[in-house]
Amino acid sequence: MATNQQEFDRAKEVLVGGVNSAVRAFRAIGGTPRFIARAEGAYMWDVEGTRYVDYLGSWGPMIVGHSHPLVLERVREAAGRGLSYGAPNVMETELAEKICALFPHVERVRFTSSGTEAAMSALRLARGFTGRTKILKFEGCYHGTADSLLVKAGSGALAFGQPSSAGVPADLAKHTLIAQFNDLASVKTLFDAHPGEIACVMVEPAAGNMNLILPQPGFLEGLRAICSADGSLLIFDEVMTGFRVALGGMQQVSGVTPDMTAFGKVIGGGMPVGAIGGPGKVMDMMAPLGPVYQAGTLSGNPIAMAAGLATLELISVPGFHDALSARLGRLVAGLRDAAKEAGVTFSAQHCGTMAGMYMMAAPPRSFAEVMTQDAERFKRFYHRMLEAGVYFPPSTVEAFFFSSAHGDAEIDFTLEQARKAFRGL
Ligand code: HOZ
Repeated sequence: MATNQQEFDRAKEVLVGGVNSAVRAFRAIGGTPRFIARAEGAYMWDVEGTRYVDYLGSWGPMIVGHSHPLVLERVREAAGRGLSYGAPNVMETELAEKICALFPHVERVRFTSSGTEAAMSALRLARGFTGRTKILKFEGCYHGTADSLLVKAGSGALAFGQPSSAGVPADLAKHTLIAQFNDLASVKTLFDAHPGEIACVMVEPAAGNMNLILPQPGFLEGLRAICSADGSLLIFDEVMTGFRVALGGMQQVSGVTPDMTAFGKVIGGGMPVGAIGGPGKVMDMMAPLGPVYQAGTLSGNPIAMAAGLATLELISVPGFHDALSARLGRLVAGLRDAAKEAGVTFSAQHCGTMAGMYMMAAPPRSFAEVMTQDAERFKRFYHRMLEAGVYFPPSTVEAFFFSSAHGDAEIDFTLEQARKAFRGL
């Protein structure tokens, strides 16, 4: 049996950094990435046979846990009818109908194969619709890896000190304006400097890629008002928060309606999916109806649609999110208590079924605040938990995820390990 280290050394020979997505290489926290052999329910097992309670959840999609019987059954059925058609299938319509029903401003949907593609396409559509070039995003918010969006980004880009990626032409990056999350004045300043020039404001309505940062009261409402006054489109990136903080995402929680929404993760149930949705007058600017081109060989893939439909069916049961949120609340409170007992400066919070923990006294409200965490202490905590069989996202700037497969046993085990890990930290 090969060890994780042996598999990592082998991978590094042929995969860049041994991984296919930078943050998985563990460079932000050091140590050896675990090579996962299988996952079921709330657990993952690595190639050495070690079991972990999984709070990564594949970075968000696994809201009903891994290998849920219904999702697997639907995927198997769909696979039996062919893996990809490159032609319309009815499941695309069914999933789009569900999204339209849950997100009132969405009249039309376009599926993609990833959240990155969704955000990238939303940007192009906003530029095509408004005829404007500039876009506005927030420092530390991450919307995948489209060039225009890898400016002062979050997630792995931030964890590795490359928030503004090399390879993005300065001529393009100059059109990306950067404001501060939860700071409406910084947004107003940019709109005042560029009236009628900003195609869209793209925002994670609850930021999940600079750890979890919740919008302060009035922030999203303020963005809505500024965009409406200027004729700029407000785009919510709900790739992480959609179907997760509530069935109807952060727009349901906040009551603020964007002009367009980017989706991903949960709507694919663990298969590669993204989508954009919005009103017909915006969405119909896209090919084949309009001049904004967008396409993809595997878009609307039948297996992905089947996994997404099964997942939405499971999470649409009344009370699903409330029950999960209450259970996650117990975990989060327990982590805070464990840290307090050990005298460790720590805070944690959750929003629906996603959560953040911070090596700082209170949950951060801004990019600047989240960057003041004690990163060395987080690394020590992280590795103690991992050694004990609890897998959190390997970075100080990522949210963590909960699922309906996480029950009292998993929470109790996690808290028991946390009490030990905080001691003498
Ligand atoms: N975008 C993810 C973090 N917010 C990382 C994706 C991955 O490594 O799988």
